[in-house]
Amino acid sequence: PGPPHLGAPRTGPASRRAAQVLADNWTGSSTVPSPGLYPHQWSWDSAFVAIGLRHVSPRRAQTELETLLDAQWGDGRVPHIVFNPSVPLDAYFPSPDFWRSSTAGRAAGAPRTVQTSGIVQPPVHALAAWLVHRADPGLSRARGFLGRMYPRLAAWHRYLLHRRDLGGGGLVSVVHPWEQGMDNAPSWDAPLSRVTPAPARSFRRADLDHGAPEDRPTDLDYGRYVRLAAEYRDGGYRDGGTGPGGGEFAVEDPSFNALLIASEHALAHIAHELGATGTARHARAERLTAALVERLWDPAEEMFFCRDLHDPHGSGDRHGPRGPAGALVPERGVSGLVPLLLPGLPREVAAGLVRTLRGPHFGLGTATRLVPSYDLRGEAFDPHRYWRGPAWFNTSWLLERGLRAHGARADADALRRAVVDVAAGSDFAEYVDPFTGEACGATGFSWTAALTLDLLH
Ligand code: 9YW
Repeated sequence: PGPPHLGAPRTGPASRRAAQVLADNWTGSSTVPSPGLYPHQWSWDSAFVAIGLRHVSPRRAQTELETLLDAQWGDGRVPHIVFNPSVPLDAYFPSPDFWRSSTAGRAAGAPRTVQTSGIVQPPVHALAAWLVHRADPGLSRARGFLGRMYPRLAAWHRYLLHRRDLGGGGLVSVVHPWEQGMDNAPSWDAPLSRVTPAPARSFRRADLDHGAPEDRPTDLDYGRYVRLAAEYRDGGYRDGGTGPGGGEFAVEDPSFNALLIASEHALAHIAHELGATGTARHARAERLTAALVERLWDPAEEMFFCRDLHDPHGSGDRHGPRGPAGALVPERGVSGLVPLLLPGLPREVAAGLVRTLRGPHFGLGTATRLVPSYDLRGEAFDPHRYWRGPAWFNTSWLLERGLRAHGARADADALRRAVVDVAAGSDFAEYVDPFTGEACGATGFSWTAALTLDLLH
């Protein structure tokens, strides 16, 4: 039987439909986020999918992560998209002929046989691998799952910590909004405003074949996404240099870094399972947590903010060897709450985050059903436009874990119930209106189905 406080048991219709969505979106070696809109393998989607899939088929969950990590680059980066060669080029933009990974990414060790993008996504993978292992340790050990995953995950974290500490203060920077996963969040508006958009006629947006334009990023956003990605590509996907790809855009994001920390703790558990102590990894995760609080926490606002390393109004003091300290971006996004996931957060920080979640900007338990992606009172708030207000299921899943980890059990239970109800009621929508739960974007969305399954178990 499912958890007693839930109306929907783990063998009920919601759970059956969720498993069906994952079966429909399975290609044989991985799961697409949405067959029409996103017909390839996405990196953090696959991590969330594996977390749900482990309850249906631990074997498929392992395969999901193995397929993704088979496309890892020689420098350790895990690409944000692994392309399916049998899908027509015009089904998704930017397609493999834009990224040209196997040629432009050669110096960075891009694989020769599979086409990928050249940017990354949040590192949820070690956390996913550990949770997948725990779902069926016997199968995992028999297949040597963790033994094969560990060196790859370690190389992935090494890439982020060594090549992407662009601010020199110990945290990882993203060099493109797609890397952080919340494409058009208002936190990117200021840093993106300094990027000259690629001409609108130089590319064709395939996403508009599947989604309402008013629910999606704008053409101006896309022009800037394309420019940034093309420059990174033209610089050979090199990190931290100057010139093309040298980084007009570099932001330290709270959610990205919190997920790295959670995954570093998971990697410590994996190391321990494989016979090492894992102590050094736990210690590193604690140091990263301290850096996160030092660089991104605002005690007056009681939440975390993005740090824009190239903000011309930033303090300009040189924090590290490679860059200015930049300035915090004064936009309240759900990203700034995700660090609640970390059990090692200072007590007053965790308590502040819970207050902010319940307060007027996010309205949990009062104004909203699920956690909105952006400040209800923010100037840019729009309940239907992608990451500028709608509620997404991955962030609510992360915050449910965070609330539970910090003892806010009643809030966690209520959020869990809301996720399951709204997911099932929207046919596993990509994102929803945070007030009404009305479906936006695609339905039958993989991570929505997977994370609902996880909460039902
Ligand atoms: C894109 C696949 C991805 C997600 C991102 C989400 C969106 C647009 O879809 O990105 O074209 O990559 O913002 O988080 O991984 O579901």
